Amino acid sequence: MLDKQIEKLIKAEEVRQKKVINLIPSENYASKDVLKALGSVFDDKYSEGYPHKRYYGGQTNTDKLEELAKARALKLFGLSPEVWHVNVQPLSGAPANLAVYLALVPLGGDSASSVAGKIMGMTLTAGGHLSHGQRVSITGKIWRQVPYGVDPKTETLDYGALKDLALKEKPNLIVAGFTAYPRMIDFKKFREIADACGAILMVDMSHFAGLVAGGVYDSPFDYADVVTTTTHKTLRGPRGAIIFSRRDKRVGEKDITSLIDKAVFPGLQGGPHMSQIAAIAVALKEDAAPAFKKYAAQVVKNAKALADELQKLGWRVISGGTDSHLVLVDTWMDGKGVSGKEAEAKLEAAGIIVNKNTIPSESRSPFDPSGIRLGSPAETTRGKKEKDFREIARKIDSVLRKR
Ligand code: DSN
Repeated sequence: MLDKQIEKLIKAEEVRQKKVINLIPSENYASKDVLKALGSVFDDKYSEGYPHKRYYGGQTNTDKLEELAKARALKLFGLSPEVWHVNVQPLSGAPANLAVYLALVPLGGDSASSVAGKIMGMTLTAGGHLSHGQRVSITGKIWRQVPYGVDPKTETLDYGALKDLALKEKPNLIVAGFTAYPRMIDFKKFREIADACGAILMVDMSHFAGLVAGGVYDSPFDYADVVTTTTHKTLRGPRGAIIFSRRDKRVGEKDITSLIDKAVFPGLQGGPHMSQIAAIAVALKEDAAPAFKKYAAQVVKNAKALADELQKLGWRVISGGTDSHLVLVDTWMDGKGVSGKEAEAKLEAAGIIVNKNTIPSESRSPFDPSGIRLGSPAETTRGKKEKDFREIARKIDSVLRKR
């Protein structure tokens, strides 16, 4: 590179990434081919609009590219193009979720409704995402959040309580899918709850999409109206997002697929990042290969081994374990352990990268919460197995344990 300053930083980041143990559950390592597509000449092209309906000329290759990416997305999850529509243009997860709400939840003060609609989403402390209607996000400023958490005893979803809340609050849209919930989600129960109150069911599978693709986590597609996902977490692609929507679902007179397409462009975005779409397409093909199924299964085995070993060493694992790639640990343990912030710093000094995280029934602040969130996707990509994750658990224990 001619720009030596940036080249130096890229090299330094390469070295940093290589020498640490990365347990951030939302990070992963994309293949060389994904990175090559991301850095390709598609980055130079403007393609506002959708295939064969663009606002610029010169779209021979971009149209083929976007159609291929869409076809690969549907194929990966075994979806019929007659039933499901797909949009591969969202720049990332939060904008994808925002586009869905913009399309389907009344803004208030317009012809659809005089008041803003309601989004039922999990609270941040229980494991929800900012874009699920939290007050600090635009999604909680435009729309009204109906917050839900987990059962304080089991630290898992209480579907009976969710149904009562939905019947009382009548949200327009319910979000299932979280950033710090380690357990399997019962999508059938969410469907029943959405039907009982007349809400749209959106599943945000950003965290576990790769596990669904690999057949080791239940698929939401039999039950959801809309499914959103980022492409850079367990799917191991570039940063980006995809929105799937059912062709037969309508809001009033309009089908949700065209409402969502219009919300993405021109509602929220301008030109799609075509190089990102090229890289997404590469990742989706990689994810359909048999080796990826093995990878996804190993991700779950590794997370289970990590949770099990930490528990054996005396740490409190939220909900008693995991069904996915993610382990949430109460490091504070009523003052007997260390806070999440201290744990994150101590572990980083020892070469283990994690993020501090709130836990259900959090008693501390989000800036220095009671726990840490761990995940197995990145280190599984590097070839680690259960015994390695048990070893990592012992290292975590030796760094955090008060002697
Ligand atoms: N930042 C992502 C995560 O870590 O879960 C969600 O956007």
